[in-house]
Amino acid sequence: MQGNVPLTARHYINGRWETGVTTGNSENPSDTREVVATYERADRNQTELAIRAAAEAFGAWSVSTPQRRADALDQIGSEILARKDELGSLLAREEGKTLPEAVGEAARAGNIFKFFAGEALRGGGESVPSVRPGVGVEITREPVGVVGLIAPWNFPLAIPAWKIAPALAYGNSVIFKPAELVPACGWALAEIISRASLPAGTFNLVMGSGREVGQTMVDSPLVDALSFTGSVPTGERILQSTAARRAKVQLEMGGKNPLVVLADADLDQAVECAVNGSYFSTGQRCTASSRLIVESSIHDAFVLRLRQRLSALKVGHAMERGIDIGPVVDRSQLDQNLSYIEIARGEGAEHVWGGERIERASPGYYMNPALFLAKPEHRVAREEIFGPVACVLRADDYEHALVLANDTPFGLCAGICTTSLKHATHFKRHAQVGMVMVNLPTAGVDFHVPFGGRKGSSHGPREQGRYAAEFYTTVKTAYTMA
Ligand code: TXE
Repeated sequence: MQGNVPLTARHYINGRWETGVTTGNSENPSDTREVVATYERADRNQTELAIRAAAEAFGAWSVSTPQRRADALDQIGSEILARKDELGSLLAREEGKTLPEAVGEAARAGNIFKFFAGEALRGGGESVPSVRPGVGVEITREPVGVVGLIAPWNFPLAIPAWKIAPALAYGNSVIFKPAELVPACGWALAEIISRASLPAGTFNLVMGSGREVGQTMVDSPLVDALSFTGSVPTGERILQSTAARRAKVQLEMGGKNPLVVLADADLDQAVECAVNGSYFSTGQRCTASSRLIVESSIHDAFVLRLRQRLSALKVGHAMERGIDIGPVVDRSQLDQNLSYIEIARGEGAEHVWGGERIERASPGYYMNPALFLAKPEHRVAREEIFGPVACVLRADDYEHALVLANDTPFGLCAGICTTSLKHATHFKRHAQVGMVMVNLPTAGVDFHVPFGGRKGSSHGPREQGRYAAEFYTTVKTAYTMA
């Protein structure tokens, strides 16, 4: 897969393409000989320029007509959908998910822009009778202002899309910072947005380090709201900084999602849910199911089938046909995954399958998907690894499985495989999470409904769907004496 010319990714600030202070490269994790992009890196000053541009653009964009915003978002969505194969190929090369997964993500990004094109038009408010005679009350939503959007590397098109699209739809101006590992995907999205006739400064792309570019956005008094997806430590730091200056903040962080498998489940379906949810996208999804909680009477049969399935999975170059699992995103994530394999063994978790680094025709960050039988107190069962590593926990019965499922500081997503309506209904109500799946993998969500969690996974209003308005707008109540 060598031979692709590296793309040159520049910042987009105040309607112009700008060079940065230094440059960096992004590499293909399936073939580290390939540079995917050379990208500009901003410093504090350049980031502040972008923030000021967004602040100046906000006034006009905030009162632009819904039709104008809808047209722009629709155009962006249409172009992403028309170019989903090309964008998916860029994504697969830069992040390492398999080509079908990457094309699916590109299509999802396009659909998100289309959805929010509609939302721009659906706006609306409420008119309510006052408790006082002759007074009318109107409740409306207004944009928040300048929003800073900080994205991770694992969904480099879809996550930026589900932040940028609602931000623009509701009339905010934007500074978008992609993760350092995936600047080409961020740039490709910005390039499409740059041709949607938005007024200069309404949308800005700034690339560079989290500590410099990200932190400048977090600390700037001109940034009214901050939406972040990434790791727990970074999210917590952002929460403290934004709380200190009372900025609006939305955080999506880790998960340690359970998939409960009851004795009455369709075993084949449950194994497929586990394989998909735990290992696809190389396990690099915050909704991945890394704890498989299996009822005792089918425990051994489930583990045997899952082991057979894992032994048949193909790990390889993300662009190769027939591959199930691409490489790990980079060396440090691979090292982290491998260190958890050692931790699991050291703590006495029983090794069932995989977990070793493997070689392929091209030099890349490949590892075999790993499975352990663990105890609830093992670190492999408690901490987010963010790789193709899962463990099975044994449960006595449904009640015990539910306790184990909720025994985590996280609360993003939970799944259950069962044919019992009673248990499925109870689980939907009592799983302490933001999203529940019945007979489906924990990962893989729709683009038009709320996304987010509870406990240590999330903070602030939900993302996606019309619930995104909670974060990207502020409510105004107006009283009028006739
Ligand atoms: O995350 P970071 P990284 C987890 C996963 C992974 C680990 C590290 O376990 O191994 O996090 O990944 C920006 N102020 N997840 O290093 O550092 C940064 O530039 C402002 C889970 O990528 O949190 C990037 O754009 N911004 C997660 C974004 O924050 C800062 C998805 C995320 O980077 C900043 C990704 C700062 N001080 C990783 N420091 C999930 N659950 O979906 C960094 N950033």
